[in-house]
Amino acid sequence: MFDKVLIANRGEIALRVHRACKEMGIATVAVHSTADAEAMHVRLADESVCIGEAPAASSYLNTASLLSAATITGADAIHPGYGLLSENAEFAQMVVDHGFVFIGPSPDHIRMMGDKITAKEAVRSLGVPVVPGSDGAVRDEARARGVAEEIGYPVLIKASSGGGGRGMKVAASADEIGAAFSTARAEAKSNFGNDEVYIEKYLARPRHIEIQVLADGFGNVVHLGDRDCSLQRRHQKLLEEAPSPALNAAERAAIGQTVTSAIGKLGYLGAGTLEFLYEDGEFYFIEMNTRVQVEHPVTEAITGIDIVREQIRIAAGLPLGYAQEDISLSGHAIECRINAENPETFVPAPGRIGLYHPPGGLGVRVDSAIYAGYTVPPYYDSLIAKLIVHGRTRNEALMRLRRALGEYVIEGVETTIPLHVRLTEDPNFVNGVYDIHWLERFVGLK
Ligand code: MV4
Repeated sequence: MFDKVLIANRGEIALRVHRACKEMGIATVAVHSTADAEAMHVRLADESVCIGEAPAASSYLNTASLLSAATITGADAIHPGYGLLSENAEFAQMVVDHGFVFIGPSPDHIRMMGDKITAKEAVRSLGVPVVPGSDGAVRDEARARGVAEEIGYPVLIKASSGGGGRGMKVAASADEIGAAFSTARAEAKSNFGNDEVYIEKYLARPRHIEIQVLADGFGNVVHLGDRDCSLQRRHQKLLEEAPSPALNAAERAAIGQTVTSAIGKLGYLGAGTLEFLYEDGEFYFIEMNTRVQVEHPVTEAITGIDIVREQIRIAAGLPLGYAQEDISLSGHAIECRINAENPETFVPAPGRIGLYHPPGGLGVRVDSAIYAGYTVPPYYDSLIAKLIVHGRTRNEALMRLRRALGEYVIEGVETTIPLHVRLTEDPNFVNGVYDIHWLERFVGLK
């Protein structure tokens, strides 16, 4: 096992990785920008290194500084968290080339899944259902038109380097395909420096359901069930739950088996998530994430498995401690992302936290790196806390969520807590009746 891990991240996820390390007897190295000198992830770590100025490009994305910090502190491995460099294949390769272990999959698997066309082709060839479409890049308008006629309108043109909703264009009919195709290509070129696009049938009202997997270096692969991440606004998730209220046990078991079989054949290593659109009882793969995700705690709540601990064990060359039959899904969990933002306009609201009192009690978990007197800096993501509740049933989790939100005191900055309170009172949310477009209508109403 590693003696020392450098955590190449900040905020609540840096703290989350630190906690897993401490429980495994591993020393931690925090890195921070000049704006984060007083941050909790720095205070709790065994050692810390300042790696640059406040903008992430000068610090948390500065690969030379990160590798120097790992060298001078004698770290064995680097955990990238989520966001930042977590899905950067070149960084993963640099980490390995400098003699450190990258706590994540191989650079080749990161690269494969980073390109949405190769990702889709890889899992499709291994039996995972995908959205009907072009099966590869579409290089000219005539071909785009041909594919669209074949699969039927509406269609969606996506950038192969895209993901997270950037660089997508819908064409509702043949009249729109020419403009959609050229706009999608131009936006892909300017956003990602790559104008490669592909085409899919546009699904009008799907849910967004993802499957968490863990794979070790001995051919063992397990899935940890599903999460429903449909409640998003402009591709930013607000609330996630596990299991999805839309699936029955048979559907869950079937998709889980399909996914574990494919991941095993790929030789993938570590934690990963396969994202699906789910509509009319069918799953359609769209993308794979090769990192630990923001919403991983809902899966931890219903499985009892520490996903970050497993990432570290797998990277250290240890086998998974359990097989699929050892894993059972127990109860229901919901996570609210609490952002320092105006709850109606979503304008970021950095500033100094005054009084701070997080909720507690049975079935309540708060993952956060803020504290009374802490100043939320304006340079980074506005996520300041995650409230995760677990109950024996979805209703118990919902009652507990309302109770916990009512206890949460964060003074000094605006937060999205009032929006979460309103959400937990809405009959559609309470009944689990929502799709990927529902939340935008809900917040638009007011
Ligand atoms: C789609 C889709 C409908 N049909 N693909 C948006 C993010 C990107 N990762 C994939 N996305 C979508 N792909 C087909 N064929 C609708 C979306 C989509 C979406 C997906 C998941 C969660 C929220 C979303 C919001 C708008 C659009």
